[in-house]
Amino acid sequence: MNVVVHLRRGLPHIATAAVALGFLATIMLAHVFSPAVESQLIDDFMNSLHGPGFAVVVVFILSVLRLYHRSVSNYLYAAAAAMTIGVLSEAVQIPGPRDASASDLLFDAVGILAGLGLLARFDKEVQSRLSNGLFLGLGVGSILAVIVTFVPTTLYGYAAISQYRAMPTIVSFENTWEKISYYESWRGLPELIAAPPDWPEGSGTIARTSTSRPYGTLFRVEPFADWSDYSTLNFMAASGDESRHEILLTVRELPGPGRRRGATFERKLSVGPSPQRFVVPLADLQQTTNGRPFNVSRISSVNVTAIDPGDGASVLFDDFRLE
Ligand SMILES: [Ca+2]
Repeated sequence: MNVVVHLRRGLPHIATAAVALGFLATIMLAHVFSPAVESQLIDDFMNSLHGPGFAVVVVFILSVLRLYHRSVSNYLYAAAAAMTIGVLSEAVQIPGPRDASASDLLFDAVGILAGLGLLARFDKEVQSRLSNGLFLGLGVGSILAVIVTFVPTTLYGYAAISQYRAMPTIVSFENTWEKISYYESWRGLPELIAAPPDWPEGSGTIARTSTSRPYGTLFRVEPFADWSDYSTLNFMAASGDESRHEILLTVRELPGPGRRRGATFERKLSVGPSPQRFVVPLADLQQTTNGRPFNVSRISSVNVTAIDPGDGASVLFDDFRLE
């Protein structure tokens, strides 16, 4: 055969195989040399990419298979090949900095289902082989898989961008996106109430928190990680139940490579019935409880606990911001 014709026929296959191998190599490399965590939300966003990533991988594998042979069994081969990549990419993480996890594999599988299901739904050959009921089920199943696959990525992406854009405000209890970050950091929402009249004008909505456990969490947020352009952390707080409460503000640093915990800063504060703005100079964060230098461009979390709440302490918070 003429060399040019031969090359022209072979080129799409070679190109497709090269792109597929490149994609596989990228997944493996991203797993082994995972970039340093920028913030909890960005980390969650990166983890949520498993589903969409594998939806793309499986669609790609299927289109490679179709170049050679159009058959319904390609769906099974493509699913098996993509799942093998998923298992391999988890296996290479075992010695690496990230954790290999079964939930990642589950999201890979749902992503694969989403990608293949949607393609099968619009495949005439699949339709001719399935009963109407099964074909309808395939459509519903694929739509559910697409939702489970793409909604977390969309929400985390939206919240991470909003969190960055809201800086220097960390939390004001005014925005919908903040709810996504509360759920992430605390698995629940504080009670949101209208600011009482003695709060500064423009306070809008504030949070009423409570605990009855010594050192029980009143409030926790995982903010945008880079505070290096600012000099103070400040927020409004007041007792929510007329009595004075001793609270402990804890600011943690993201753990460095190979560490379970980063530097930790703690400060005791006393909250009375009238609303007060508490100001903590970021230079003070260097007074860590575990003797490590505090890197203010790698903030992990801000926690407030009630030191000795007695029968129960209620504290109101608003407007955590940097200045
Ligand atoms: Ca507010």
